[in-house]
Amino acid sequence: MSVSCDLFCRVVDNLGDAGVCWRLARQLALEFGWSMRLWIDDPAPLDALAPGHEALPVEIHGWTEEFPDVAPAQVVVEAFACELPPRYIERMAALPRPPVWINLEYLSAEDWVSGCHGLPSPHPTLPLTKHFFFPGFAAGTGGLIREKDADFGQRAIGSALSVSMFCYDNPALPKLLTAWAEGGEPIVCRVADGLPRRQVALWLGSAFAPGDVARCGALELTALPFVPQPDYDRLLGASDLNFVRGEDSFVRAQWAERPFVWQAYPQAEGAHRPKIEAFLDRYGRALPQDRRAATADFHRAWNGRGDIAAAWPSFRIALPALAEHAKPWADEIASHGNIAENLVRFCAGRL
Ligand code: TRH
Repeated sequence: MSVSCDLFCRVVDNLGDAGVCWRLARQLALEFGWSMRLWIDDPAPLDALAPGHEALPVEIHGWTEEFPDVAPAQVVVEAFACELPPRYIERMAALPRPPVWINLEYLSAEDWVSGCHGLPSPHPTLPLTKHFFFPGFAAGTGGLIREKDADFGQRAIGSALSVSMFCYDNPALPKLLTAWAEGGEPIVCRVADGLPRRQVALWLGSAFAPGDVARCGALELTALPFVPQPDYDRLLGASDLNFVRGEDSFVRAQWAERPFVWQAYPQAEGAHRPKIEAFLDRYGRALPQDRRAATADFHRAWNGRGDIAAAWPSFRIALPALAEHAKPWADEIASHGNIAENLVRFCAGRL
């Protein structure tokens, strides 16, 4: 008998919430045969992230204010503390055998994550227990999303350094573009649609629509259209260096086994800073000291602390070491299992 699962997602902003939930729903359906319903308050991003999703065995439902009176599934995943509809919770509590209730948390490399992964949180009034499920980079966490059919393609060998650019509005971006344009090395930068493309247009002072190519000194810029997730994976795999952000593109860049620079999702009062430091600490452990320092300096500058143009030359020198480090690092983080398989195992004993 296939396990039934309701996965709930609220799109707070951007694409990561929908991107992560879609990947997980798809993988649980395709690789584990789970019978998936994805309840999402804004299904529109799915059409861009996963065109043709209708053909896959995941039922997608709009999560509207008036939630339908449906029977709960055996496993209920609440993504990123999105708070389930009250009526649905009541129905969960009324079942003779309540569902396995999971709160899928945000990704962090911080040490406390493995201690909190899997912890139960009893409902204050109803006979229900929610479990915290923490993605992570370390043993004892829920791991990272990684599908069997993920395909990052081949590195495209060219004479220039090829870079992909996906970031939030970032005051360091214009400074880095200027440093690249004035630098001695040819750089081809493919700019993702949305915030990065708009920021590059401002730096150029001219229109920069998908498909446009602009040249400025040593720098060539191409504006990309928004591409589906599998194409974005291949873009990462084809590049020498990927600038990524948030949660999902950050993880994909690591699976692509290429050097990358991460812009963390900016949080109030710098709450994202410990996350950056925790990640740099873990990721940099096996690197030679000077390369580790160059990587950390560049990440800090990209995340608002330091001079990006001054940090670039040493980071550029570190790229071959980071390229070598990429595969052992990907192997290490894969060794803790992926979220879907860890979730299936976690639920198996509780169903
Ligand atoms: O869009 P994001 O900034 O999402 C963020 C994070 O998830 C963050 O943790 C969360 O708090 C916030 O949302 C609400 O960045 P992220 O996580 O990298 O998600 C981007 C998704 O878009 C990812 O699935 C890759 C996909 N993508 C494409 O499919 N095609 C593209 O062309 C591009 C640029 C991205």
